[in-house]
Amino acid sequence: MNIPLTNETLNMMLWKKPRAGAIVRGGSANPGLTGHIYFYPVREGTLVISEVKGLPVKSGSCGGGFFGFHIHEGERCTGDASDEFKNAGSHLNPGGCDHPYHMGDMPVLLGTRDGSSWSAFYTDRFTPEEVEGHTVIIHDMPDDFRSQPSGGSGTKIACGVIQKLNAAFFPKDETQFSDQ
Ligand SMILES: [Cu+2]
Ligand SMILES: [Zn+2]
Repeated sequence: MNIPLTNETLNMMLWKKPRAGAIVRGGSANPGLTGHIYFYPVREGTLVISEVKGLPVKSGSCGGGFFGFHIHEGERCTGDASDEFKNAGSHLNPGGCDHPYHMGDMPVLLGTRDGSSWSAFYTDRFTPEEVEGHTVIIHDMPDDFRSQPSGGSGTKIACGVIQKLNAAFFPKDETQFSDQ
């Protein structure tokens, strides 16, 4: 039987637990930025669900922006004065591809006018297991999906390490994440 992907992903969100997850936290410029990213195994790939708040917003009536969103190859959300999340490294790219064909390239986040964002998408570029231990990064600018090597998406403003979640995990239960 061929179950539509919509049914599969809805079923996964309602009844199954994510295999892996990351808590992202903003850097010094965005201390209120926090989010949860969930990775569910679906078919040959992953359902990625992202819930973020505290994104930077433009003042006035034209608020809400797009934010570059990638999995980076590094395993730590640390850095130096030039780049707070420098050790997250480059986009995860075991295949040696150009941007935007990296394993870690993902759709941009769409921010609301109050600086939150929710999204869900399916990708077959990676399984949850393949991204465990790596980092998920949010940038201050949208990815242009052209510029090399990383889409011109600007500064890294938030970072989280992707961790395998145990069977007791349920979305919003932060106790299943170790402190980063
Ligand atoms: Cu990035
Ligand atoms: Zn890339």
